[in-house]
Amino acid sequence: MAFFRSFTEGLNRTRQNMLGKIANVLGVTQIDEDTWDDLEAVLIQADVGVDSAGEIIQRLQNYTEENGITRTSDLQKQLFIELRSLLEAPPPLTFPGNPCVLMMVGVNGSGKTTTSAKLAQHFRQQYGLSPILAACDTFRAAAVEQLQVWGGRLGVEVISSVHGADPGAVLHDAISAARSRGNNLVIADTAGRLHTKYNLMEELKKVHRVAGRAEAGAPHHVWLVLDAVTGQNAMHQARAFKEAAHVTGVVITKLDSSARGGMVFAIRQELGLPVYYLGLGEKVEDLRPFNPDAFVEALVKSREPNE
Ligand SMILES: Nc1nc2c(ncn2[C@@H]2O[C@H](COP(=O)(O)OP(=O)(O)OP(=O)(O)O)[C@@H](O)[C@H]2O)c(=O)[nH]1
Ligand SMILES: [Mg+2]
Repeated sequence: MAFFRSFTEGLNRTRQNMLGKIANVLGVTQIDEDTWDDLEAVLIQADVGVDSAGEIIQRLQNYTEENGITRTSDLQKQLFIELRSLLEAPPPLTFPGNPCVLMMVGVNGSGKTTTSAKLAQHFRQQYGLSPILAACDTFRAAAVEQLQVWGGRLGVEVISSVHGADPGAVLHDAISAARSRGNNLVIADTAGRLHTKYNLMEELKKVHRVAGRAEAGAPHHVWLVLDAVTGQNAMHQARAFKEAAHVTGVVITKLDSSARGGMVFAIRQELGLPVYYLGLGEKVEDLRPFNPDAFVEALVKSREPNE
């Protein structure tokens, strides 16, 4: 199935990183103290998170005791069952409001603009929605043009203002425009900002408030875009954005160029935030709804001969 193949290919690096090392640890030997230490280290290196890794080890130890297992080779299947149990499918998406407002936030270069475009296309095709894009990144030179190029390519309208304009005002305009033109979804692409910069995080709160004044309940979704390449730093980013911007969900990008897909486990376990989508490339179609079964299956699937 093309969908599954592309998903599996997109996770090649993560799979090789995790599986290769797990295979080394779980060779054909007796289980001893080193097995647990080594396995925990592999999970932590793959960014599964310290807490999650500890929990998996604990559960595996219980499993081996209860089932009288002594050989490392008998652990692998149970390890993936435990990994799967750490994940949860995101709740079904709803699009309340007139229009529904989805705000994309994250640090510089994480993939907000690209993901905004991918999502516009996805929601139009898969949900029959009529999206417009709000160019709320008025800060970075050429940010508006970048979104306009996507809009032109996809045939999706982009609402924008001049360089340096107030991002809240742009979102306000986009909400009004959507309402008068019959668009039922506004995707707001915001400027990249470091989670440690107080003023920039305050600005995000302001954009949030302005959206709520333009449309009750907006933004209905605030998605944090996390670059998988950043690994554990992503957790610090997520905590800061969650607090400042009331993040409701996560999109993890660049899984195709990262071996650190393990952060998917940590996001769910340590932050309680649902992961909605995964970015697996730079093209508009390189976006996958997050599905825990497919994710773990893609991680454990043995390598194709031609890989
Ligand atoms: N390989 C890969 N590249 C991606 C993915 N998503 C985005 N990119 C690339 O990452 C780079 C940054 O993407 P943008 O969408 O501009 O990121 P941004 O968060 O909007 O960046 P700023 O607006 O500067 O904060 C671009 O070169 C994208 O093509 C992905 O899933 N996989
Ligand atoms: Mg951008």
